[in-house]
Formats: sequence, structure tokens, C-alpha cells
Amino acid sequence: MTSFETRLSNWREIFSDALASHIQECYLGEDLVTQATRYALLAGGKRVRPLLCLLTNEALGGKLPQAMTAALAVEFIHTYSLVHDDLPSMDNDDLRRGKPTAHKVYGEAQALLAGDALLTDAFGLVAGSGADASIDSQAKVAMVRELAAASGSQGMVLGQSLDLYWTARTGAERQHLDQIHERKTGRLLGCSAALGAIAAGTSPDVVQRFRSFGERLGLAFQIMDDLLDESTATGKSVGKDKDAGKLTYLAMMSPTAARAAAENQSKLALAELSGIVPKNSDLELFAHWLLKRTF
Ligand code: GRG
Repeated sequence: MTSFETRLSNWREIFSDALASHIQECYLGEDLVTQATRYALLAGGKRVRPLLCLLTNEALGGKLPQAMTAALAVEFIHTYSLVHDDLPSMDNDDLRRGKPTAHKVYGEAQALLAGDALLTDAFGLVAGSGADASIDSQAKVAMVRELAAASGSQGMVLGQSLDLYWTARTGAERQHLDQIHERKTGRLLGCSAALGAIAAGTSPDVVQRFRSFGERLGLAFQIMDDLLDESTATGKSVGKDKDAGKLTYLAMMSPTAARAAAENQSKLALAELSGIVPKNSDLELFAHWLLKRTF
């Protein structure tokens, strides 16, 4: 492990501890929806979005508690999206993160509700619900706006709708592919970095640079995800996207061209940090790590 990977795994542990405490506080019930919510949150995952939020905040000299609430909120929204994405009415998947999907364990209705709970609770978290008085109300409103824009009708929801529309359909062009992934993946990564910047108390201009950094990084991440679709290491059903006729980067270009497109997006992402974050910061190393990942 490089020293950066050791630091990254420490950050992941810090996030997992905060998540575990939050679960202790809010999701201990034995009713089915709470069990399904807990199951989805604790099923593992790389925690890319909260790490991006925390590393952005750190790169800007922000304090951890302010950013942690936002980090939890983005992971809640991400987890909701995975639970809903796996449902029979969407991608109908049996495996996620190497484990049975939430609806396979708790049934479709309870899984749907667990997703709804996570989405709603994410907004409750950043709005404060009395918990974190250290973020001022203006910053909280800005965070709520970021989350809504990234996940709502012009964000992830639209990306998912377009993705379903273009599945097993001919006639798609590169712009359709980019639009799906900008919305479905890019926006939430952009939001994660923007939340880290807001938590650090930066100006709207700087927040915009980080949003754009995260969005480009998200596209690069998605292209790599397409390249990894045929690997068993992801814990998803192998080759699922390809077999389902999904509009992926590999449906439109060679693996070599896809890798080059990911590298280009990552370069453009890093250019957004120039003059704000020092070279070789952990945030920059994280962007490189995302492209090298094998799971
Ligand atoms: C249901 C509104 C709605 C949206 C669903 C997230 C999503 C949109 C669909 C999941 C399928 C997919 C390939 C999405 C692209 C984003 C992506 C790469 C998700 C997987 O994220 P990881 O790799 O997951 O960070 P882990 O398991 O590590 O948390």
C-alpha cells in the first residue's frame, strides 16, 4: 500500500465510524424498512462520494465535523439510488457489492421505502435537524440546493430515465451517452466536491470550480466503471450492462479510446483545481486513484 492508500483507508474508516454512530442513533429499529435501510448502508462500497467531499474539505482547510454531515448525506443519496436502480422495475439486479440486493432480502416494497427514507433523510441531515449548529443557515441552504440539483429532475433522476430509455434501443449518439452519464454519475460527484467546498466556507466561485472538478471526475469514473463491467471484482453481476444492451462507453468506442476519454476527463478535472489546491494534494492523488481502481 502506498502512503496515500493508507491515508485513504484511514479516511474511509473515519467515515465508517461516523456512519456507524449515525446508524446507532437513527436506524436501530427492527421494523422492515429500518432493517433494509441499515442493510443497504452497511453493505460496503468504496465510499467514493463521501471521500471526495471530505478530501475537498480538507484540501480547503475546512473542519471535519462540518463536512461529515454532508458526506453522510451524499452517501445516503447514492445508496438510495443503488437500491432503486436494482429494483425489478429498473435494472432488476440480484447482486450488489457482492451481496443480495435489498429487494431480494426485504422484498420490493420495503426496499423501495428504504430508498425513499434515505433520500428524504439526506435532506434532513444537511438541513441540520438541530444536530450541527456549526454550519450557518446560508451554507445549509446552499447544501440543500446542491443535493436537490444533483439528484432531482435535472440530475440523477433524469440520467436514470434516459438510461432506461436508451437500453436496448438503437439510434443513440455520443451526446446521448454523455448526457446520461453526466446526469447519472457526474452530478452527484460534482455535488460531493461542492459540498466539501461549502463546508469549508469557500466562495460560490470556488464552489463552482469544485462542482465542475467533481462532475468531470464523475465522467472519468463512469467510463472506468464501464471498462470494469466485465470484471468479477466489482461485486455486481458480471457483464450485466453489456448483456442488457445498456448504452455504455464500450458500446460506442474501443477500450483504448474509452480509457483515453477517461484520462482526458480526469485531466480537465484536475485543471479546475489549479491555483486553489497545491500540486500532489491528497485530493489530486484521489483523482488519480479513481482511474487506477480495479474494483
Ligand atoms: C434510481 C434515481 C435513480 C438513479 C440510479 C446510481 C444509479 C442511478 C444507477 C446505478 C448504476 C450505475 C452504473 C450508475 C452509475 C454510477 C455508478 C458507477 C454507481 C456505482 O457507484 P460506486 O462504484 O458504488 O461508487 P459503490 O458500491 O462502491 O458504492
